Amino acid sequence: MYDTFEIQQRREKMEDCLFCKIAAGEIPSNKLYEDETLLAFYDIDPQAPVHFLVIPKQHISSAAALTEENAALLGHIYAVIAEQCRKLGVDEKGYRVITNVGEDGGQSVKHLHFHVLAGRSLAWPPG
Ligand code: IU
Repeated sequence: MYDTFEIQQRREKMEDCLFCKIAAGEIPSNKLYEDETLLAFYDIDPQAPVHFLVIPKQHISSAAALTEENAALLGHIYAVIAEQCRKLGVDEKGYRVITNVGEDGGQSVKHLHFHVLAGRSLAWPPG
């Protein structure tokens, strides 16, 4: 017997997921925006003058675990990012949205999160 994808996701959530705890308010964060489905908070180790993370409250391990069922959630995440960037006044000069996936992608926290970086000219390609 092997776990279904859904059981595997729930099992991961039951383990120590830092971002699940932040999403639930069990660990404090410097919040920028919150609603029923997602949370945006400032990164503790900012890599640009503006650096915040957007996470779904639902545990999804990474972008590699997304399915068509998450389409509305993803649309909402990008709409919130655009709105927050407008509010922070970084929309005109631009910003970068990144999600790291897996070891080679540089993902250290195994809960889907979108980095939003702004406030300086960002180099390309990234390291
Ligand atoms: P990564 O793409 O998985 O490497 O990004 C994880 C980010 O989460 C990274 O930029 C950390 O600085 C950030 N972070 C945080 O904001 N708060 C925390 O308590 C921890 C990590 I642990």
